[in-house]
Amino acid sequence: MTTCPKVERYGGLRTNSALSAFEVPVDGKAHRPLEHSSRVFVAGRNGLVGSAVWRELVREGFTDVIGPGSAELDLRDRRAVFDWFAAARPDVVVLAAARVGGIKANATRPAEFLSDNLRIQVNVLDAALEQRVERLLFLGSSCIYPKFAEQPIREEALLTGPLEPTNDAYAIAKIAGILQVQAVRRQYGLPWISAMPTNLYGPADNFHPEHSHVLPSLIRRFHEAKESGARRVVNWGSGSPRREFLHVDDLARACLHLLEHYDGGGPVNVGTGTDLTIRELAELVREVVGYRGSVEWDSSQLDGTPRKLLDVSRLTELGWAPRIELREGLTQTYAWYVENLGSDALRN
Ligand code: GFB
Repeated sequence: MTTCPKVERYGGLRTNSALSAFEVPVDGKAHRPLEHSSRVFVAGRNGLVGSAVWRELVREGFTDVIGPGSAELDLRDRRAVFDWFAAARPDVVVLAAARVGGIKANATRPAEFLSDNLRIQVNVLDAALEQRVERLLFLGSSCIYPKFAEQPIREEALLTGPLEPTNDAYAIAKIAGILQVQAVRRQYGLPWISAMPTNLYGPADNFHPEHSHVLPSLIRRFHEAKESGARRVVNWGSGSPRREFLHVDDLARACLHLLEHYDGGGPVNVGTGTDLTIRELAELVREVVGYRGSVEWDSSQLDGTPRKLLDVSRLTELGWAPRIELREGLTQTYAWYVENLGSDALRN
């Protein structure tokens, strides 16, 4: 007896064809485990995500983890990327390289966020295809979903409504990456996959006062205010938007889990399933840092999307769960920040 492939609807679009460009088969089967001797290329090895994935691979006993830093290989340089892949011939690729930044960086430099991310992705994915890389994980972001998506956001919400304007350029680049992974699956049958993490934090983050995401920004602002004895700190926006925060070590475990247990074309959300307001986050950071002054809000600054809580049931059904609770992760990240003040690890 033949059975129809289970079909996953992509982005809520409906067509008459059984397998249109926006629908991909999900076989639902666990993939075979990765060989610990496989050569794994972590693209973006020095970034927040890449360095966590690297640590997790080493912790799990992988013996051939490779990845040049951006000074050695500019992933926007197509020729250099193709040459590097031809020489290195990785078995597995984790594509964690991207131009990233917080709300202000995204809103003020959309041209770079679009162009750099498209070029990095297309180069790495095309070169990986040329080498017929067996397994590949592409990392996107929760900002791919519509600004007013129903909460918690399921993967099926993709392409069902307008994007949040502060990061639409970055989101469009990431959506293109998801589709490229799906196109390779359809055309070449390679078991490549995509994961969509929520807002991330942890060691090796960017703590730049203007360009970083909210959590490292707040750590730095409260720490500097405590050190200087400032009476008040001023945070951005109204404080009312809600965000979900995942420690990057939990994301790294999810990446390995997906590579070993998931083989479908649809992206998989990675998050904790709980969120809080930015005001609540600021209070938590204030407590962890030990700042005693007052906290004010500058409503002339952008709030961004009101809420983006991910539905993580697709991933939890595969047997993964986050382990690091927010206060614990924040305490550990603040300790990392203090230890690394003045070092190269704090690039900004
Ligand atoms: O983390 P964040 O920059 O990015 O800002 P998004 C989250 C919220 O925190 C916004 C507020 O409502 C900010 O107004 N906020 C308050 C601050 N104080 C600060 C501060 O000092 N710095 C920053 N950065 N925010 C990003 C996207 O959106 O999320 C990216 O721009 C990416 O594309 C990333 O997807 C995960 O959560 O709004």
